[in-house]
Amino acid sequence: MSLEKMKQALAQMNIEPYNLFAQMDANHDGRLDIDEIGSKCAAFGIYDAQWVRKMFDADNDGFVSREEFT
Ligand SMILES: [Ca+2]
Ligand SMILES: [Ca+2]
Repeated sequence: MSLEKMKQALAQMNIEPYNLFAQMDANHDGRLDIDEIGSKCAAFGIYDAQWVRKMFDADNDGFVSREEFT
């Protein structure tokens, strides 16, 4: 699945990336770590959290910021 397809799938489910980000950011530090990504991805049936993290993590710092996600 590509990033664009994932965004389309989210749009079809009526999920705003901004809202999804807020749900995923369990410790509210404004970025998603691998554990936060992993727990939410499992709910979507995606078990390769590192793959998802790499897909969104444009600056490759190991975290997905709100800017990178939306
Ligand atoms: Ca976080
Ligand atoms: Ca990043």
